[in-house]
Amino acid sequence: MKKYFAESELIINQDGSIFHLHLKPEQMADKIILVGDPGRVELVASHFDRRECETENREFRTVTGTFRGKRITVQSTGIGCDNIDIVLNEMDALANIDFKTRTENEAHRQLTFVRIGTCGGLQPYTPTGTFIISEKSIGFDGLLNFYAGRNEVCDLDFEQAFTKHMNWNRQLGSPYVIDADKELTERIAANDMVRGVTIACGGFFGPQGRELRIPLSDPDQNKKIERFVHNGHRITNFEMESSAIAGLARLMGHKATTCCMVIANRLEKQANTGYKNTIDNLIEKVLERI
Ligand code: R1P
Ligand code: URA
Repeated sequence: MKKYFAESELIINQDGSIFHLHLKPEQMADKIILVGDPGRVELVASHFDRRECETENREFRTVTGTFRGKRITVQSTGIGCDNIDIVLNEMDALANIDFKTRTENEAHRQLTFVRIGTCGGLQPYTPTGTFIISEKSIGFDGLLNFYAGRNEVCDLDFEQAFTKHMNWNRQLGSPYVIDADKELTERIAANDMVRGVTIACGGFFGPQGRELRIPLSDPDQNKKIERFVHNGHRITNFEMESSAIAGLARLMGHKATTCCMVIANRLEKQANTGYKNTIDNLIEKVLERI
């Protein structure tokens, strides 16, 4: 018996579009670029040779079009892994669930996700302007822990080494470590991106060790993170979405990776807010390689 997805579990709008994204199954390409900022959707779509459709709801803006003949959807996610839960589940449903019968399609349709984001650099070799691709992500957000199969897809050895090194406070939840898709990561990284390990945080301030008026529970967190080495891997950057993207994509049978431009170097205590032109270089590289 095929599993039936009830109206409350898979919410479909009256016009046949999915609840949050307002997108219909036929409007989504197999190649998907995810960006946090809805304004960045236009920056990506400005490279398209043709636009097929555009939708918008809340922080979720979508354009599907073609780049040199390749059909691509660019989708904004807003900030955080909670939003990624919505975007990945709704996009997977658009690809793999029949909206008429509310049952799973016979054939699996595999999607390719590349996130283009901004991040904070944590090493001397990741100054502002560096493009970092996440070979692995460490999720401080906890999202993947709610899904069965989490232990089968995560790097448990890395998790153990990291939590031991950090003297991890269990009140913070369980960090999960997940690999990006290797083939996709290599293809996108080519020879001009730093390959690294990214921590995806459930916040921009405290979870990333930024202290404004309220003291932090572990003031040494970032120093310990910067020193951590496991099997030759060092932690390179902080952002807020890569772990849930890599984790959910793996559980759903899709390909995913994340590349980010460093806009703040936490060691040098420098930030660059005028990054629109530089991130356009990253966008062009991803559009060519996806
Ligand atoms: C925080 O400023 C936001 O910027 C980064 C973080 O992951 C977070 O979403 O990515 P985006 O520039 O893609 O939003
Ligand atoms: N995005 C983040 O999440 N952190 C930074 O430091 C910069 C961008």
